Amino acid sequence: MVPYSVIFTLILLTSYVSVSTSKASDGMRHDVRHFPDGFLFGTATASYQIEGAWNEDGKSENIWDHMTHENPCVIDDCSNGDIADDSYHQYKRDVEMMRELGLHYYRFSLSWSRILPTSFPDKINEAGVAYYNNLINEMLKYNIEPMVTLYHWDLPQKLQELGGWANPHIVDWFGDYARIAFELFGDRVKYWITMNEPREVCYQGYGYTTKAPRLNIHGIAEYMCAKNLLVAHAKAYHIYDEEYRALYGGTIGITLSITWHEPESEDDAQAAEDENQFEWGIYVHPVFSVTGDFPPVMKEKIAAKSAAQGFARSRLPEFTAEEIEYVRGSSDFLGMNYYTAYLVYRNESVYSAHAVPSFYDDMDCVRYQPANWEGGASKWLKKVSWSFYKSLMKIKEDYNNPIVYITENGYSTTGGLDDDDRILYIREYIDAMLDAIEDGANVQAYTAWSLMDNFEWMQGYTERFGLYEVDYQSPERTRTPRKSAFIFKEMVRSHALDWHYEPDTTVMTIDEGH
Ligand code: GBH
Repeated sequence: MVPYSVIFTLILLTSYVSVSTSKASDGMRHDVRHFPDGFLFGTATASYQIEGAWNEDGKSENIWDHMTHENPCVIDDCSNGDIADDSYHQYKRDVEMMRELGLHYYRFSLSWSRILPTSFPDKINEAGVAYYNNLINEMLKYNIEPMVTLYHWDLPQKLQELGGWANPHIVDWFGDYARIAFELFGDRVKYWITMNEPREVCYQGYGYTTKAPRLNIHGIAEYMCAKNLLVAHAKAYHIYDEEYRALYGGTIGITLSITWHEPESEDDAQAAEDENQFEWGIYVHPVFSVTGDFPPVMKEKIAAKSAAQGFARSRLPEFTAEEIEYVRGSSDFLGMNYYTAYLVYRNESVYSAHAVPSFYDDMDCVRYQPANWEGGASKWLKKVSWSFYKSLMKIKEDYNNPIVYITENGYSTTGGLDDDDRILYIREYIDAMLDAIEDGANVQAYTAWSLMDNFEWMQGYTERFGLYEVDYQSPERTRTPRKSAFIFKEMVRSHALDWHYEPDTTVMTIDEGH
């Protein structure tokens, strides 16, 4: 007998061929789907978004402190991360929430300027180190593995004044910082992530003004940033590989923001592929492809445009042969942050729509999200779960099926404990992920963004991504589980996605063994 699940899978697969139908509404989903043995669950946060204590105990200024203090209303609600979730003081409650959820691991990031107030290894801030030791030790007491990101966007301000990621010396600065982190925490931390979302760092922060440091030097700075950041990542990888791996036996990789670009029509297939290459191939290709280096389409297009525009050389910096080898293969896994998708069409006559030079002008594409795509509180965050499947399959096929950890996936609301929209989003995306796993994608972990509400960068506290709601009026930043927290907890506990599970949300408990 052919099991129903096989038939359903076939039906679901065929639905992926069509462009924008969300299969979740087709009523054909499995009721209960089990995760593979050993599959891991966690939640994620980042230092600037949760810690607060921005100038306590010797921490120095980072680019987010600097920007939000100099120019508060670049943030939608003119807020900042000075206190944020106060996790610097509330970390025990954070660990308690991890226990409530029954997490296998928790992904958080280190604040460079908290550990190294001068930015350099000449002075280690013991109080900052103690905070991370306390957090890590508290987690390990309950068998929750730390997954640590070295860099989640909060560069020490001093290094920014020296050019930040546009200065090639940052390869050494980042390497020095990474070595100190491995030295301090490597005996207990087995999962390391060098960088979170280089695209957002470089494109938004250096090319445009939608992240600190808001340089707005488009068509130039984002490419300089991309190259230096990739070499710096590789430096940290090789330091771990050569100096710490044998000792500690951990794993280290990079986290990239992947966004699917779907052709608007058949004629736009090449445009959508170009857009995928520009948006994330720029980071995946150098690290995960067989040949290394930036994607050929970027090298060709940017070199040609640069020449036509009168530049003396391509605005996309070249890697030396040595650097190509250094970066190629420098990741044990691909950390994938996945949220949304766009439709793309080719348009070479929209120069006026894009600054010249710029990243978008360079690729000759336009992307957009159709008005009828449903979404969360964040303008950009449309629920497009079929695109998650497509992205995972493309990573599998184009890059020799690397180990993938989903290091972020999640949904925003404007608040409230009844978050059925978030639950639907998470279930749909996890369903799509399970389809990809069934079809051979090597996905081994899923991380929900976020454990709790936090400072959502330019949107401040106006957009809420938490499984736990945070009350910003209360001094201790009281955390309360949303309905989605109960759903997530059950998914981890049962090791299965159950579309019909309805939780009792009256009381959150810590299960035995956690
Ligand atoms: C992640 O970024 C971050 O890692 C995390 O810190 C953040 O809180 C979370 O997700 C929720 O936002 O780039 O201008 O074209 C998500 C990155 C942000 C990438 C929005 C796509 C689309 C607008 N995404 N972006 S733009």
